[in-house]
Amino acid sequence: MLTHTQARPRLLDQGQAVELDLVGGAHRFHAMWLRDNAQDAATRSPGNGQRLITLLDIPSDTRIASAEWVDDCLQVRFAPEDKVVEFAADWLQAHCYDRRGACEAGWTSGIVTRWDADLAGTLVVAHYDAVRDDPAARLNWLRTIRRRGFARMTGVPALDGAPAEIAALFGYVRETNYGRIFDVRAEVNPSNLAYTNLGLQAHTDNPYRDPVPGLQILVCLQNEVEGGDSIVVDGFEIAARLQAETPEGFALLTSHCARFEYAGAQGVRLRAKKPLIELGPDGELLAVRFNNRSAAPFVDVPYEAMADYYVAYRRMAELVEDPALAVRFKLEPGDAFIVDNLRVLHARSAITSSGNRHLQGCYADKDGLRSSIAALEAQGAST
Ligand code: NM2
Ligand code: OGA
Ligand code: ZN
Repeated sequence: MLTHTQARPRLLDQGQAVELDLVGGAHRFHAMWLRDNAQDAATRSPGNGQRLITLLDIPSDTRIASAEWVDDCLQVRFAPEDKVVEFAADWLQAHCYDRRGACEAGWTSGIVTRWDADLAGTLVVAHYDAVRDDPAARLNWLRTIRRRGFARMTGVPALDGAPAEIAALFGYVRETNYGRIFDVRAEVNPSNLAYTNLGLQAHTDNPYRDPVPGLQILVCLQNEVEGGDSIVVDGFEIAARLQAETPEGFALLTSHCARFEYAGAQGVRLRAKKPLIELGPDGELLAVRFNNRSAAPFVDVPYEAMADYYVAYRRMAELVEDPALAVRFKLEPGDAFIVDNLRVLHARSAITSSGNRHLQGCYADKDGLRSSIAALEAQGAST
C-alpha cells in the first residue's frame, strides 16, 4: 500500500533532492538522478527504451523547482530547463537507493539460496521436452539455475551436439579453445586431465580464462563404467562457512589474487589473475574460483600473509571435499546438468573399470540466462 498520498513531497537542499514517503518510509532522490532517469519520449526512445541524451545535455545546476503527487505519479518540474517529467510511484518504489548502513562483506541478493547436501532430498530433475516446449517449465528451470547455481535434466537426446541444444533453450554457446562442444572421455594423449579416467576434485572450469565461462552444461551420451559419479558443491556455501569460521581467512582469500594457468596444448597459454573468492565493490559475493589442476604459483600475496593465506586456502579445500556439502549422482545416457561455473564446483569420482563413458559439454554465458528469465516474465509465463 503506497503512503505517498498522506504526505507532500519535501524539497531538500534548495531543490537538489526530494524526500518522498514510500512503502518502508521516507526515501530521498536527487534532482540530477531523477532528471537522468526521466522516461519521457525526449529523453528515452519510446520504441527501444534507450536513452537519447547524454549526461552533458543535462544542466549541471539541475534542481527540482516543484514536485507534486498527481494520482499515482510524481510530477517534477526541473529548473533551469523548466521541464516537467512524471515518475510513476511504483517505478520510484522499485528504484529506491536511499538505504542506510553498509552491507556486510559476502552478502548475496535474495535471488540466491545457498545449499548443502540436503539439497539432494528436494532436487527436481526437469525433463528436456517440458523445458523446451512449455514456457512455464522453462522459466521454472532457469529460475532454479539462477537460485541454486545448479540444475539437473533428463530426457535429453543422447546425440552429438546435445549440449548446444540445451544452451539454445536460453542463450548461446560460448566457444573456447576446447571447441564449441567438447567430448569428455579418456584419450591417449590428453590435452586436459578431464580427458582421462582420473577423478577430478570439485572445480571451476577454465579459471585461467578472463572472463571465465559463466555456465557449463554436461550431457551424458554413454556411461558403462564403475565410478565416474558426478558431485556438485555450492561454492557460495563454502565461502559463507569459511567467513563464519575464520573472517580473517576469508578476508585473505577475497583481498589477494590467485593465479590460474593452462598451457596443455600447442598455441595455448591462458593465464588469469583473480581472487579465489571475489567480492564486488559493495561487498557482494560475486564468484568462487577453485581448481587444483590449474592453480598457478600465487605471486600476489605478500610474504607476510602467505602462510595464513595457505591456511585459509587449505580450509577452503577441506570444505570443497566435505560430504556434508556435496550432492552426488550418477549420469545415465540422456541425463545432463548445468552449473553456474563461478559459483557451483563440480567433481567426478575416478573411473574404476573398463567400458565406455562419454560426456559432451559446452559453455554459455549467464547474461543470456538472466535475459531469458526476464523476457519470459515479461511475456507472462508463470509457474
Ligand atoms: N574441459 C572439459 O577447465 C578445465 O580445465 C576443466 C575443461 C577440458 C573443457 C576441463
Ligand atoms: C569437465 C568435468 C566431469 C566428468 O569435463 O570439466 O569436470 O564427469 N567433467 O567427466
Ligand atoms: Zn569440469
